[in-house]
Formats: sequence, C-alpha cells, structure tokens
Amino acid sequence: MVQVIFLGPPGSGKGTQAARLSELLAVPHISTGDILRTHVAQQTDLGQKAKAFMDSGDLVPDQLILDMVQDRLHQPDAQKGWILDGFPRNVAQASFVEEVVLQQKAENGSGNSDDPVSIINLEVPDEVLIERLLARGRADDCEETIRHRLQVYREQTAPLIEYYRTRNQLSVVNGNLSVDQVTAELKKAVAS
Ligand code: B4P
Repeated sequence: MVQVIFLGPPGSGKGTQAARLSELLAVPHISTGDILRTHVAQQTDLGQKAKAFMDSGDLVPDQLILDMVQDRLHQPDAQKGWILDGFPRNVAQASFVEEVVLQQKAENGSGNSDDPVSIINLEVPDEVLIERLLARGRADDCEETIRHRLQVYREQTAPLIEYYRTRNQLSVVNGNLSVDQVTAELKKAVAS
C-alpha cells in the first residue's frame, strides 16, 4: 500500500511533485489546498468559512479540515493508497493521520500491512520560496501573505519534522533542484 505524506514550506513544490508521484505510483493525489480552493470557488459552506483564513495565510481550523480529509480518504480510490499534499500541517492533524493509517491497515488485512508511510520533507531556502510563489501569483501569493504563511509553517508545521524524524519515518529531499531532478530524488526516497 503506497502512503506518502509531503511536508515542506509553502512553495517547496509539494503540489508539483505530489501530482507527478501520483501518476507514477497510480494512487490519488490528495491536496487539502486544492480541495479547499474548490470549496471556495463553489462557495460552499466550508469554502465560505475557509476563505478568510486562506486569504490571510493562516491555517484553516482543524474542525473544518479533519471532516474534509476524512471524507476524501473514505472514497474508494483512496483505499489502496494515497499521497497527501499539505496535510498534516500541525500536531493534531498528524495524530489524525496515524489513526487513519491504523484503521486502513486493519481494514486491508495482513497482506501489505507493514508497508511504512513515507514522509518526505522538501527543503528549499526561504528566498527561493518567496521568488517561486511571487512568480506563481495565486490569490494568496502576495509578499505579505507569503511571509505570514512561512511564519505559520515554522510555528505549526515545522515541529512535525522532528516528530517524524524521531520515529525514523522522515526522508529529507532537496527541493531546490529542477522539477525533474526533484522527482528523480523522490523516486529513490519512496522506494527505499
Ligand atoms: P497549499 O495549497 O498547500 O499551498 P502551498 O503550500 O503554498 O504550495 P506547494 O508547496 O504545494 O507549492 P507548489 O508545488 O504549488 O496551501 C494553501 C493554503 O490552504 C494554506 O495557506 C492554508 O490556508 C490552507 N490549507 C491547506 N492545507 C491545510 C491544512 N492541512 N490545514 C489547514 N489549512 C490548510 O509550488 C509553488 C510554485 O513553485 C509553483 O509555481 C511551481 O511551478 C513552482 N515550483 C515547484 N517546484 C519547482 C522547482 N523544482 N523549481 C522551480 N519552480 C518550482
């Protein structure tokens, strides 16, 4: 069972690389950012609640995110594996993933139940992140919001790096290479 989690700051290439690995490994790419942006575009109740947090660069509250991810992970295509992009982003979300992994392993029987979850941390220097995001120019890619997202990342998401490192689950990949070079490094990290 392929289970991959992408950590890394905003603009580190999580979305870019998760989409490529999803094709290569034939498992769904589940991006919480993309799901939230679809809700915002469709003006659902969740989208209307999430929008202000996303516009300011804050994390959307867990009580909104966890139900959304739960729904997605229960869809049939996610029963054989998944690539999570942008989730977990804090300790509460990481605990939720552990519960899901245990539950899916129990449901899948003993066959591949010992396959480890690959946790990938894409490392890219701040100045490169800011340059990439300004060039992308999404609604939340103005310099003030980018700096706030980086601060939120350092405070809430970066502690997960230590959390996974101490569990020997973490692979660190240099994200400051060409897109193809990063994909090549990721293939090695996921295979090992
Ligand atoms: P996300 O959608 O996750 O966005 P991101 O972290 O900024 O982008 P990512 O790292 O995926 O960068 P990408 O590959 O696109 O989050 C947006 C917002 O949603 C958050 O601020 C938060 O409000 C909310 N949210 C999402 N998940 C949440 C959660 N779990 N809990 C609470 N809130 C949540 O790459 C960026 C750019 O770099 C692209 O233009 C790309 O082309 C370029 N690029 C990529 N790789 C490159 C390379 N190797 N070389 C050169 N350029 C590259």
